Amino acid sequence: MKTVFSPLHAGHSGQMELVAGAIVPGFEKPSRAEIIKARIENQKLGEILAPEIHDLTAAKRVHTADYIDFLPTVWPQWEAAGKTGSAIPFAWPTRGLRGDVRPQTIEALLGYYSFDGGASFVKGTWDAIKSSYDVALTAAELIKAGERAAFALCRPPGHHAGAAFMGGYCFINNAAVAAQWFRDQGAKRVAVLDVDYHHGNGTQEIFYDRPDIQVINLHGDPLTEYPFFLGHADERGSSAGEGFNLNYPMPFGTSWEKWNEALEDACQKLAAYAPDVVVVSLGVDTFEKDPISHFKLTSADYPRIGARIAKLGLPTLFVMEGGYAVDEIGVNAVGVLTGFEGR
Ligand code: 6XA
Ligand code: ZN
Repeated sequence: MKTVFSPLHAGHSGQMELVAGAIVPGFEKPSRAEIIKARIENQKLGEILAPEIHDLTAAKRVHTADYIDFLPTVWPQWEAAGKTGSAIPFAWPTRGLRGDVRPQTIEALLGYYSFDGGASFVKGTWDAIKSSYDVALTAAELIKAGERAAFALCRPPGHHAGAAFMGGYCFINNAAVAAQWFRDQGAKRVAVLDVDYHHGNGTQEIFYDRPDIQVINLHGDPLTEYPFFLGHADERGSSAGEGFNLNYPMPFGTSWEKWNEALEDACQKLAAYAPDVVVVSLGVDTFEKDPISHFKLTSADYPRIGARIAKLGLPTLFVMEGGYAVDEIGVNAVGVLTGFEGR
């Protein structure tokens, strides 16, 4: 399987986040992607290609144009306002406030275009976001050109980003961009299978009223797990999209047996939908040693995930999402891909 990777991800580095009341270095750090890349080389998964450069048309098919146009301006605006640390949102137009009036300063705009303080900017962040988007589209193009599968080694990740907001380390929703791109290239139906530990709220929101893109999520129950405010089992899609969104929330401590039951059910529903292509939002933060998560999958489980997805017999684009146990992130992420290849 071919991988698409860009070194520009590394400029998104040194960003800070709030954990248990302290500002600490972000878990979503450059070594994640570098360790996965090294494991791909070590396992001889296949060629590693640089992305083609794309304009932002495909991003604006799933995000609002004003949101996408805002992203490259964040750091220049932040610097122009005399600020030097990470640009972290801190005020949001929640219930009772005006979310319909676009504010004018960078601090306010950061809150206007986010749902939490988890997606922050440093100097190299926009170039990394753009490279991650290019990586996803280039890998999607490989599938269109006839590859059975491809791996988009995206960083930053994307599945929390909605039509007009960032959050949870995510800015552009790479998996959603790719899914819509496949539709625009002639695929009749596309399925997005999100196996990251966290609910892909952004992907769900973007496609919620759509019957042509099935969205399936396996994740920590939002009653107790981030992103808390979406991802319940009764969210099944709206209007024409009714029945095309499927959520499998699971409790803290879930291990392979229960998780695999959900995967099996999800794969059966996916197969029944009969899409032309599958986009897998591949997070490995379901791992037992993940520092921010609470599932109990082991390294031996990841090849099994890949093998089950391969059994669907469909063109498959893997898009990297979360996973923060960096020592094992290469083994686990590439384990899914080698499992897919039957080795
Ligand atoms: C916020 C946790 C962000 C989770 C990001 C993630 N403290 N999403 O891995 O899949
Ligand atoms: Zn995650």
